[in-house]
Amino acid sequence: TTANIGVVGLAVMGSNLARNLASREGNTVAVYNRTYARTEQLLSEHDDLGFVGAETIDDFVASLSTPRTAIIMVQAGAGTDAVIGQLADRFEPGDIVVDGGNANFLDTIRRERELRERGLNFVGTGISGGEEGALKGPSIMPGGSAEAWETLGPILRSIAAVAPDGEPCVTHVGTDGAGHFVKMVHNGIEYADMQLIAEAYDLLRRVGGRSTPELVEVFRSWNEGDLQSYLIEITAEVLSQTDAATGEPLVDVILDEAGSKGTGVWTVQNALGLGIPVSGIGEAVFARAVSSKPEQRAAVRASARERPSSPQVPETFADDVRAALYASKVVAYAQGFDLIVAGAKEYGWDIDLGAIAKIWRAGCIIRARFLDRIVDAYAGEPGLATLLADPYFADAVAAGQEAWRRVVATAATAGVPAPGFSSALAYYDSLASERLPASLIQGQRDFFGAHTYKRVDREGVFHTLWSDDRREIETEPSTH
Ligand code: NBP
Repeated sequence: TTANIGVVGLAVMGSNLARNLASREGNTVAVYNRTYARTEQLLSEHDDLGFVGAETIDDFVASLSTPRTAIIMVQAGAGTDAVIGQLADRFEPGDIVVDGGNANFLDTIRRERELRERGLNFVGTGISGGEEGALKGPSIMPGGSAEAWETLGPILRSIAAVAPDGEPCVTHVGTDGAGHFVKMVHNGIEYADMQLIAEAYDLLRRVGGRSTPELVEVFRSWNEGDLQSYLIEITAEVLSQTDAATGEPLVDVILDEAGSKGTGVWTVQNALGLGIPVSGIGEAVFARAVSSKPEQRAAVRASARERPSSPQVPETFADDVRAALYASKVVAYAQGFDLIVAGAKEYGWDIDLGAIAKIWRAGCIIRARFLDRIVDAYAGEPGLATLLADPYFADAVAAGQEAWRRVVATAATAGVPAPGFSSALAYYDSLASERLPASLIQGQRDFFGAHTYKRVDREGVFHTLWSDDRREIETEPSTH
């Protein structure tokens, strides 16, 4: 038997993706896993799906029709490199190796170059949506060559999630590491989105005095409006869960130390290198880190003199929090899209921002009604300077601005941390300010390091002779 597509790595993600592929018309799927027992299990549990099971990598490669196309779903890092090596040694020019794991895009750039030198296609692809997405339809973010996309595109389109308008959630993001870069930013935005929702929950609970059952209703109602999203939906689900052992809401017995698998950190590291202020994602990564410092938390809790008492808030506080959440979310997405723009410039990718918003509308963790607005924004103005300048978002943020400020002020007064809300507001106010104190910083830099400055009133680069007679000199002649 010959298979048109193969999957290597049959842990939860790989076996679900293989089942998804095999259930689509026209696909015959070869499957291989290092430990054969996993392959046997998949074959025996799903013998109706017509899998071609391979016990060895040689059998696997022999079962694929050309151009051979294999999707790797193994542990990121060394495991992925090992499998790429095994396939590359057996594949022929024109064949396609696909890595669907959570690779670092810099590894993907390196692997693509190495395989291209051997005449092989390498496609690093982001796959979002967890286990369920892999099985029922993920959002797929492939990089790699246009040649590989010709073969792979129809296969990926057949298994991707379908957006409300019927379009499959996959697009050829760009060459080499573009897909994994965009997946990385997706995960960073996911961190920010989750942090903002968590802050909303905390403020409504600690300042608004809402009980957990009341909060379930709040989030359910928010999920009916412009905040409608998978993350808001599962927030209500998590809050509605009662712990069997104690009878308490489960959320109250879960230890409040948040973990992470590192893609948020990658996003921030790369953003720092590219000079893009993804403060929303950064605050989210830092908030998880702070939560996971129990000794410091205990020490400061013990030594903090007097905790502020919560101010009285009106019944409308929940509406204010909703507005703050929406505006902060716009900021987080604006920053994430800025990072994609900067990455594309740095690494030479041609990325269609509207197409990215489109493929995030279903299948992935950040799927949301909101993304339709981002699609519209880039359709209206592909070269938008920032999402915050799009007329729709500019109006939406302006309309919620007063509420946003009240929430940030109330959080500070009440002593409830809201790093996401407050840093998003600071970012917005920075962009909106006529003058920033960066002028003073330039003056300081010139004072201690002769770093020079520009002037508002004429061209050129200037330095003040601070330790001499404080005369100003022009260090580079003006270009005019
Ligand atoms: P794991 O990340 O747990 O990896 C287990 C798989 O890797 C098994 O098939 C294992 O084979 C194989 N493997 C390892 Br480990 N080292 C290997 C090696 N040197 N050679 C060959 N195979 C090796 O699996 P997963 O949770 O299904 O995730 C797969 C990929 O998908 C990862 O990159 C992950 O980051 C990514 N991803 C996961 C999710 C999610 O929600 N879990 C979502 C999106 C993406 P064995 O059976 O022989 O040990």
